[in-house]
Amino acid sequence: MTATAATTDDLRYPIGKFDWSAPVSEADYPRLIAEIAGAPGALRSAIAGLSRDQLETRYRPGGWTVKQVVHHVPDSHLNAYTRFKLGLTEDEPTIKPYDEAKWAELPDSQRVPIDVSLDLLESLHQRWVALLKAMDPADFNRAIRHPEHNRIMTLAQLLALYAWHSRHHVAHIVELRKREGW
Ligand code: NI
Repeated sequence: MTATAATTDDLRYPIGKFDWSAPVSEADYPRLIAEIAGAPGALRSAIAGLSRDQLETRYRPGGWTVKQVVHHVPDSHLNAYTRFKLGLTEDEPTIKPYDEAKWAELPDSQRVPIDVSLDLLESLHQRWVALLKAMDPADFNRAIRHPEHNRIMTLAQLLALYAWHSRHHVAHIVELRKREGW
């Protein structure tokens, strides 16, 4: 093993893990919203020109295939959008976690062409971004409760989390293509 060999964490977290301790301020909102707005296009560009076999390649040993990564992003962001809407309309609602690994194994993630998920993501982000842009700064201080560890998360933190999440999965595909020379 050389000093430059990629570790599992490098492959799994190509842009690093999300930093929950990093403060998110009002000045960050426009950039973070722009990242979410750009995510469907970034994901579409990341998979452009890949063959069927390449789409079935795991982005890391033991990880998801490129196809599963693409289907996972709308799985996750449908939940994210719902969490924002719950947070905006209820007082610190407890949100429902989901088993992302099991969702990625369900038949739709195996059988549906990825274009369907890319279109879904595009439509979803149009509504989500419209909602985010209409939010007052005070709305971003509203919070949801995650039942795991009974953790309170502000909508500002969720905004930062899902901007990171978008870049995180695009990087899985971009880094795989770099390593494979695709
Ligand atoms: Ni994810």
